[in-house]
Amino acid sequence: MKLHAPTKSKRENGSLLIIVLWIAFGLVALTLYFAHAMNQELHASDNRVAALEANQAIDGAARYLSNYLASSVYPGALPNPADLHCEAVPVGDAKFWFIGRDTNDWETSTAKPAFGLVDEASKINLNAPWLTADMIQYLPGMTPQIAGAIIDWRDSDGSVSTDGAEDETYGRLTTPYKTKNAPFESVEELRLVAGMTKDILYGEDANENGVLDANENDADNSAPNDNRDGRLDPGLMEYFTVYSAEPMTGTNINTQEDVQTLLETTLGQSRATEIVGQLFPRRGPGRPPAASMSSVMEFYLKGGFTADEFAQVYDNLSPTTNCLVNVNTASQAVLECLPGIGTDYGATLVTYRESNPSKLTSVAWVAEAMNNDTNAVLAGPYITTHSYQYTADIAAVGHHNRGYQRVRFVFDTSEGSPIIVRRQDITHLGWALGKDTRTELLASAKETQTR
Ligand SMILES: [Ca+2]
Ligand SMILES: [Ca+2]
Ligand SMILES: [Ca+2]
Ligand SMILES: [Ca+2]
Repeated sequence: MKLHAPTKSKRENGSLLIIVLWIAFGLVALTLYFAHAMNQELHASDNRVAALEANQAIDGAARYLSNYLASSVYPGALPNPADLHCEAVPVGDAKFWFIGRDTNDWETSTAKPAFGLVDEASKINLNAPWLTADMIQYLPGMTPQIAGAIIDWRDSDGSVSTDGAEDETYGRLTTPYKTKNAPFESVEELRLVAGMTKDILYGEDANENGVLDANENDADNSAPNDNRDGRLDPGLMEYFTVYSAEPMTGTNINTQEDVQTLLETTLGQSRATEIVGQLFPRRGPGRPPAASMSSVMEFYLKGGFTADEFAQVYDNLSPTTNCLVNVNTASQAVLECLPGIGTDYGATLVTYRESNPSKLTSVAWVAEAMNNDTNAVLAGPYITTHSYQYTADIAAVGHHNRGYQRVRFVFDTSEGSPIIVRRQDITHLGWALGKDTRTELLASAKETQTR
């Protein structure tokens, strides 16, 4: 008995030790688990703070832009990129960017967006009174059927135009609905138009930043499904707007007395009389009155102005129709939609304006670049060099470059003070500042940490 007792007690002690060890191990595991959870919670709340900072920076950027637009020299002039801070602008520990477009060659941008504002008048207004299906049917991704359906969607009648679609087409859908027969309220509304797909509307630019991101050039390895050709093939979103509008309060080019007064104050009595003589020739008895001028371009060419003279007058003239396209900022694809310009002159205009930035003060440069007055007059009713509506696509990060956020605003300055007419949080589209900016931010964050 005596011999066995210690053995049993030893065994008991041994088991006890194992139990104690297990409990200790369990406690350590628990402690580690909670420590890890707390660490994660700390990390998450730090990210939340960074996101809050980023959102505040975005609101600050919107106020900054609003003040800038309110104080711009002449309403209708594009903000000068040299005056407006657009890239990595610090606000406390946060930074913001305005994501823009270089409409001279943005389709080739690969690693970094163009920073600045997006001019809404650089695009075609879906509600333009002059818009026809023929003008837009050659846009990338467009078909004659979709072009026709766009016109039928917004016109007030229910009669089907060539290749178009009205209630009967929409009634055959799995979830049927009716044609709107009223103006578009957003470009995204195009999704409802017959034949439109997500691919046609958004193209390869899944994060809508005008830059070819890695997932947009890897075929179907990751969404979107792109053609991996090293070039950004944009969707229709890039070419349309619903916002462009000019105040029609200037001098009417077809009212002789008003034109005379304007020219006398800007160019002096004698030059005014000469030009008015050209614009409004005296008609002999029995001859019909001269046809009214269709655009300020026709006014310019008929009056025999020099480009410099015309630049002094141009800002005071009222356009003859609205929702015009800004020839200084429109992409080649948009310019090619316009009558008189088309594929013959689209590239010519882009090249000309890139090499003559000082000549862009009125539409006169278009006539010079085209060197074809007949076509310039054809294009006249659709073009302007004024812009009153801008998209500010603002991305921001908080402290340590974390908490990325992105909000898109549309500003309208056509009534004087800038008004925000749309605010849209698009953080869910993911990183949109391009590969280069990410690399720069990571390098700067590493530097701060090692310091
Ligand atoms: Ca209709
Ligand atoms: Ca992109
Ligand atoms: Ca892809
Ligand atoms: Ca491509």
